[in-house]
Amino acid sequence: MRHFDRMPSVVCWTFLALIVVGSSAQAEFVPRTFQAVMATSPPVIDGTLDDSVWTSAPVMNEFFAYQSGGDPAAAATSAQVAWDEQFLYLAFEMADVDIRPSCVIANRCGRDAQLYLGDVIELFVRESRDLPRYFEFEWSPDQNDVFDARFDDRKFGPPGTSWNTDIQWAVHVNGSTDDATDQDAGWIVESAIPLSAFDPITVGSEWTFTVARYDYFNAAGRTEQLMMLTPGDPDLPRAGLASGFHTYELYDNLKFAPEPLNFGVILAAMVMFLLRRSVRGC
Ligand SMILES: [Ca+2]
Ligand SMILES: [Ca+2]
Ligand SMILES: [Ca+2]
Repeated sequence: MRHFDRMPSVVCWTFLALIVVGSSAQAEFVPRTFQAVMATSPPVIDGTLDDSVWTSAPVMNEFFAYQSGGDPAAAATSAQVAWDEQFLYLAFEMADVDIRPSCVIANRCGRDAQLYLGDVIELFVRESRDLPRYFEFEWSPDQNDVFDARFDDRKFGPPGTSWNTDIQWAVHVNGSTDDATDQDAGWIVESAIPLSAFDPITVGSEWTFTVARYDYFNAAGRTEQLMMLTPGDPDLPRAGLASGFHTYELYDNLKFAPEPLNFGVILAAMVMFLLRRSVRGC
């Protein structure tokens, strides 16, 4: 009898233990899905974002302070991605009160230099969550600098920076890159990366990716701030971003979408259809 008398408390404690175990387990990561729209006409890679594709491509502008788990980034940043049969197109806009390229402040200049020692915008793409390899691209406010690399594992496995693609890019600076005393507004990057660099993609294909940024400035107490499209998990040390920008397990999805619907064309077609019907009816 005494055994059965204790049953409710045993069940109760077991139930409580399950709750504790369940609440302490890491929440399963659920990636978000962002879209790369198909460009009906390719943008001109000139650092000016007045091309038609940039009016239809979704804007990703919610960036987070690095390893914060979700605190908003200190400087405004936006990213857009588009594609066609030939290229992956990128547009980035960075608000920046003090534009400082690595070539100016760290003497790191040119192809595959350590551009992160100055202001930089970075794109990481991984073609599949099942493939170990991934790609890193960096652009600086200095038009002469670009970084492209392919890592066949996260320990920076070769080919690394020796991997080059025929990347096109253009930078527009709204401010000065060599004067820390004035007030700058920001900088823009427009780029095209040949899709021949990657495994073939079609409408509906998905990659994983993130966008990250270093922003150097002269404010007292700090000289740089890092930010990322990936918020990370606030309940984990370093927000779960233990491998920094290279923590590809927490990258979001990038879905290759078809051309956006052109409502002007649809409306014109409907008007023509109705006109023809009315003419036939006369
Ligand atoms: Ca353009
Ligand atoms: Ca390279
Ligand atoms: Ca800066």
